[in-house]
Amino acid sequence: MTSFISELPKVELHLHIEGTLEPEMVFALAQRNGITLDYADESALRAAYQFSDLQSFLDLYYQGMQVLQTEQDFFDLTWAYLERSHADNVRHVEVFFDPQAHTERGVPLAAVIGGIVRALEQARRQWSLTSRLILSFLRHLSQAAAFDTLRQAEPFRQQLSGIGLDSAEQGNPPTKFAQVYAAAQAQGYRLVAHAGEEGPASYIRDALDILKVERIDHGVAAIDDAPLMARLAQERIPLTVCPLSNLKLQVINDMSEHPMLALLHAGLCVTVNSDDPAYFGGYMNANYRALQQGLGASERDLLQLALNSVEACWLSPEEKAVLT
Ligand code: ES4
Ligand code: ZN
Repeated sequence: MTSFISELPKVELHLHIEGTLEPEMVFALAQRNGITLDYADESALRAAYQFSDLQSFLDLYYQGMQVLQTEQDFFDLTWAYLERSHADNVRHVEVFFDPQAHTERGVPLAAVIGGIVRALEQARRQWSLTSRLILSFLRHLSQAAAFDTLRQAEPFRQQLSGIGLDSAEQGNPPTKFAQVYAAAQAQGYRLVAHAGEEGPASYIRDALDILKVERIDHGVAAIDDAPLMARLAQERIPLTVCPLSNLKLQVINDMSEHPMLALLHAGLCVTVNSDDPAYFGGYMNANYRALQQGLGASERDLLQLALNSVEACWLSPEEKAVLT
């Protein structure tokens, strides 16, 4: 690890807390909760982490998170992620969670949010590591199900900064969720959505124009659409890009093909993030290092990427000033 990367103060804007579930914790929580797993041991589970596309990952992701059942499980999961982030000199995190993946299994929303928030507050007290929490809808489910989830979240409104949209992108376009995004905006939620990960550049445009999002998660498909790239640069719309995720899910074939630097040098507000680090081979510093070693990013590039994350995050101007 180069000291430049490890010493750089970093902000993470695209992180699924369920995607930080390491095989060791899958087995520990399965034992604690009396669950029998399909894998003999941790190394057998880890060996299954070979993905051909987004769906092949999602199948394991939804399977793995079934060991999460109690408030304490969600605390332990989140705390382990925050310890790793603190070790990587991450100063602020904006965390997604997938409520429908838990409520569908009968886990109360209060246990999910309560455990996550308890860990986030402890990290702020202990390390001044600040955070925001983002409720993400599963796009393979219906808009009616998203509306139901938005209603169930009403008692927790003060703990939630924004809403997002994730899971299987192709065939589940932004337009499917137009009304629920408008309803969330009316309730004061900030809006983001995954777009242009496996889906086309037109999904990025629709997320902006129809869902009215302020940030795009992934967005790498913008590289295929020069007028869209010009707009994203002009409006400084942040893209929360995830290099190791794109490699593991075969969005790119090799890190040398990653569009990050082309987007950065075209003036877009691109940022570095870890997405589902337990599944994709690394946390924040590993993602920065992959850009340096696999794509040839300079220290100047990496510094600009880190500054972009501060610009794109939801801290106040005063809090941002402390980070720069
Ligand atoms: C995800 Cl990499 C990715 N893409 C879409 N949805 C997701 N949920 C968790 N990780
Ligand atoms: Zn994601």
